[in-house]
Amino acid sequence: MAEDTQMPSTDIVTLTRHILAQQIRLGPAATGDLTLLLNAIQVTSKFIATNVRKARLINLVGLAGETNVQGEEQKKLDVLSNDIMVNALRASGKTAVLVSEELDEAIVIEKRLRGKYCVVFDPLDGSSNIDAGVNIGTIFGIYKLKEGSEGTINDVLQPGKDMVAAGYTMYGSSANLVLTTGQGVNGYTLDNALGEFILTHPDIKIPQRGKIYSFNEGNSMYFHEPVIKYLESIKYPKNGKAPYSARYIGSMVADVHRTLLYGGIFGYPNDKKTKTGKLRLLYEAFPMAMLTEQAGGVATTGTQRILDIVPTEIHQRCPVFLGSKEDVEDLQTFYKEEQQ
Ligand code: AHM
Ligand code: MG
Repeated sequence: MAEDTQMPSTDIVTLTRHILAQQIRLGPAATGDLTLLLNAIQVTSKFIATNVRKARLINLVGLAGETNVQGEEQKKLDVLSNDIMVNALRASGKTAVLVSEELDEAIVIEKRLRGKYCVVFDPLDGSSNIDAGVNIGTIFGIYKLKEGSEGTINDVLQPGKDMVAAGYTMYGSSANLVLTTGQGVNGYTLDNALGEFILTHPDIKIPQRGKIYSFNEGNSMYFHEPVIKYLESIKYPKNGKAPYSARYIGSMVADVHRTLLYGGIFGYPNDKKTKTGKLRLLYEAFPMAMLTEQAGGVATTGTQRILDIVPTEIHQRCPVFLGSKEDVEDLQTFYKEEQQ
């Protein structure tokens, strides 16, 4: 029977069902708090997805007239998405500390509503692409409060390997939520009619090697030697191999999403101009690095595993290379050569 004449499935796995099943597997020790927190996050993603879709029509695209902590102009949708997330996370009663790309300071939740998790997030990454209708996304990472802590900035200045969950929602031709709770990576697609994220990409594994590289090569004149040599090696390969294809959207959720599914390498290096790199450690690099490792890939600064970095500031930046194990290892050999 042709596929499109088959009956629709009567056993759909929603995101809520899937995380509840994970909680049940953990047994009575699991309190259900993380389940409820993830539920709050998925609701914010649906809300932001709706606003992204109608942005053009209700004049939400454009500048909000404020400058954020990195000195960039905020778009109206950034501000709105940030407010949506802060309100929902606070109201969930499951959070203690919130860090947002859009807010200079961390928010410590008042005692009445305080829970045991900390959420770091970029409410709407890639916002410079909004006007052009390019894929954008929400990125988040979740920590547990340190033993005995009531919630301070130190609870989020923890290495990425201590995150208990991380993910992103990409607002593209469909809204896709990709999540890890430390047991692999799953992808869900928003069914607009049902208003539910449905499990469509179970157990995502990055291919060991890919054919695509994703760098902003417009920065080539600033790149350091290892990056220049690596890019040369994949564009002019020896032994009759085919060169890699270039794909760069300039919206990391979209570039990383493609890398997770198809393999290859995504890179945003530090360079002679951007000395520390551009991407933010806590709410961009860490969540993407956790997802990458959980999918069987590698995430590095070139010389150090990203998840091992101990942050000292909430908005600090770091170089990022992530993707297929073999591709990232190839890049690392150029950094090792330089150190010798
Ligand atoms: P943003 O947080 O201000 O939206 O910037 C982050 C974005 C990433 O999504 C993307 O990987 C990178 O900036 C693109 O930078 P560039 O335009 O320099 O290539
Ligand atoms: Mg960002």
